[in-house]
Amino acid sequence: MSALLPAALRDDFPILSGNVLDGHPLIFLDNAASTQRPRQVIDAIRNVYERDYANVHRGIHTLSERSTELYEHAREKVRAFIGAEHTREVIFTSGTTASINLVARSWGDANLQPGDEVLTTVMEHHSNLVPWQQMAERTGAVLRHVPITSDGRLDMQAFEELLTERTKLVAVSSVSNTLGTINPIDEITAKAHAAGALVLVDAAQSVPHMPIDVRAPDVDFLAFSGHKMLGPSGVGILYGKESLLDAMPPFLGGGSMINEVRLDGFTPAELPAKFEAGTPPIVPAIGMSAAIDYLNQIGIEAIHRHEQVLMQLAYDALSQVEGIKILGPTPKDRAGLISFSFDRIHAHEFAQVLNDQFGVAVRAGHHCTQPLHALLGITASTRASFYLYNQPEDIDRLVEGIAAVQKMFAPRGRRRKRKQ
Ligand code: C6P
Repeated sequence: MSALLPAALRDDFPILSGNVLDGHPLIFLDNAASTQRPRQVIDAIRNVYERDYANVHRGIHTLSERSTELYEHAREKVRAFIGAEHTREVIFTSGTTASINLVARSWGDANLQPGDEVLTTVMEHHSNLVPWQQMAERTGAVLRHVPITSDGRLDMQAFEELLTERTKLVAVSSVSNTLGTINPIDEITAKAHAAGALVLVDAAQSVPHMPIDVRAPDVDFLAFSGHKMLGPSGVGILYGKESLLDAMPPFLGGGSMINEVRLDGFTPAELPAKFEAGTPPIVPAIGMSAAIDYLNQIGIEAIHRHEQVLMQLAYDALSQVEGIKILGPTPKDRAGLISFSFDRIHAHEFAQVLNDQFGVAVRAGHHCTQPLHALLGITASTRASFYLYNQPEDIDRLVEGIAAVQKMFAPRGRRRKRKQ
């Protein structure tokens, strides 16, 4: 229990402290979808709008200079947080989805030909599948998928077999948003590089929760979102190695991404502006910077340890529940989320009762991993995902709620029997 963060952290989050929904204090266990924001982030956003806001890189007036400084300071904050070498390697996008699409469109269209292969996995979020399917349609390259083992880990033997001289890119998530599996990015990167392939990591579910250093294991591209790490929605990051980004053509065209425009053409701007066409997510980026300050203050290692305690508690408690099927691996290789299903009770019914009768917010559905759910032989699951402001009492409430839903949906005979 000593690895737990103080419960008082919750007081920093206005939406969590004292929020009562339909008569129940809110227990927020939907953090893998989006987290909540501490007062420090909300204040930072309000301060920009009240004191400093103007468009960036456009004016010589004081407010534009101030906004530009704050925006570029946010880029430096992100650079340091992920261990990148240069701020030129940090591109502000609207989120993980936009970051992966940028690589698929820009790097993919410029580098892939019929016969080339992109290797992804069956556990990917749709954001790391569909852009590659679209890329395959455009270029004639082939998309291959690493399967999973029966306990929800990547099948590394199959990975090695699928990795060939035709593989140009391995696109893989560091943590599965459905199984919770922590994938061995070090090993994947080393093997992919040895085979001559680049590596793109969908880090939407890892950057907010565990330490990251893009230079060890030396990934080529990394994508993540601000709203999953206490920051605002509408901002995300694409990290790319400078040499790769330099060689890639711009994706979106418009203001900011140019050096010079003539009627018959343009020359692109230097990095990172080359990939930031139009007015960027100015205030979301500044809010993300405040979120990074908050995470740094607590310490990302401490956050990871805290979530591991919660996940272990939840895993142990849920394992005792009759009829439950927990998706994914044992706690050893698992991040702070647990998805589960029952044969007779639909995930939506679970989530509805948990919300209405216990104030517990969880996600139910396919979590944007339809192919994975199909492989597991289910259409939906219920997912509880933890963050730094959750405490063991939240898990007690979840387990209590699950027992109540089970009772509610128990066959008539069994319900009568229990009452006797
Ligand atoms: N997963 C979830 O409930 P965006 O929406 O662009 O910020 O992130 C997309 C994304 C990409 N990869 C992974 C592994 C993700 O988990 C997500 C977002 C949310 O699981 C919303 S579907």
